[in-house]
Amino acid sequence: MHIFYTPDHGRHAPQFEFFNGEQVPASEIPMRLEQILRVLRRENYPLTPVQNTPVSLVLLDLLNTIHAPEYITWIQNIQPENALYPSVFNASGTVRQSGHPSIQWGNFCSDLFTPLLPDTWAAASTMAQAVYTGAERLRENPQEIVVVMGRPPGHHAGRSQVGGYCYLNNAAVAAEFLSRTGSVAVLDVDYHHGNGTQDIFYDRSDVITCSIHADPVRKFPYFAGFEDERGIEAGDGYNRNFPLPPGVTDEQYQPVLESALKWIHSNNPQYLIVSLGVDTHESDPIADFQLSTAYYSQMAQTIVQLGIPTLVVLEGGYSTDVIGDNVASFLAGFNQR
Ligand code: SP5
Ligand code: ZN
Repeated sequence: MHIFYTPDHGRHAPQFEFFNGEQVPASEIPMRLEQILRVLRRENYPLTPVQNTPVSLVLLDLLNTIHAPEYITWIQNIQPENALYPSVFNASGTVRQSGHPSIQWGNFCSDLFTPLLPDTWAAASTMAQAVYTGAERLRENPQEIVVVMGRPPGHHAGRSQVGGYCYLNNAAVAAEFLSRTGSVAVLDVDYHHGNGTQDIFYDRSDVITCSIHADPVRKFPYFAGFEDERGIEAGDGYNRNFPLPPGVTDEQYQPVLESALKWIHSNNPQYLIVSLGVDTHESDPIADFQLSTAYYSQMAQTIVQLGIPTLVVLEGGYSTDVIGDNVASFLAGFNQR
């Protein structure tokens, strides 16, 4: 196993989000990763830092492929002085170049949970760089489980729509990169539907996408994640969603995971990317599944049985008391150090 992490993640530290008109404390905070790293160090996992550097040309090319280039150019250059929240949302879908930054933000932003801070680009691009580095490592060492522990997360970031605490779709960076070598499957086990990843690959068959999550009829991201979303054009048949009711237990989750993996296996991908959110845990403050800490080992053991070279990328998980134990339990399931 090889674990990369992003020591500069704390530069992105949102204070607030807005929910139903109320200002509430931010959930996607530096303490999440600090707790994970604390537990992994305690358990003597070797950790490789990926430092913040100017974004590499390869990464920029990958980002401009999976995201709208006008979005990447905008977020890379905006340099806000304070937390930037949108005041209006451009629901028409047109992108104009003029306007105040908070108006421009409304072209790309889809909610009030995902502010742009002065160092958001630094942190988000470093996480994307770490995931790209992890994907390269996996391509050279396919027998090794490669893990990227960093933030901010990415799976809600779509082609030109960011939200849900996500700015750059980290898992999609890896999927795009690895798809140039062989076909890729993305398995998203975060509590929330991986709408961004689904969006980016919805018309492609070389990257198949599969998400197990809370039913969007009652939980974020609300507008995607339904069972009947199967892909379009060349991607028709290459997306699967498994929406679940509240209160899902270990015993109820396991057969759904097995169905998802059976579908992935039937497509015979050369690489597997796991979008790992541990907000499915029973103690998560913003979610309502009932998975136990011990179950994450079983989840990983089930995934590893596929025998596909695997990259694990951190997404959500908001119970800072147990997030480290949950991630450590998952990694222990791979029986690699
Ligand atoms: C990566 C990831 O897990 N993103 C999740 C984004 C979900 N955002 C939903 C925010 C819910 C509002 N939190 C305040 C709770 C008030 N009851
Ligand atoms: Zn989540």
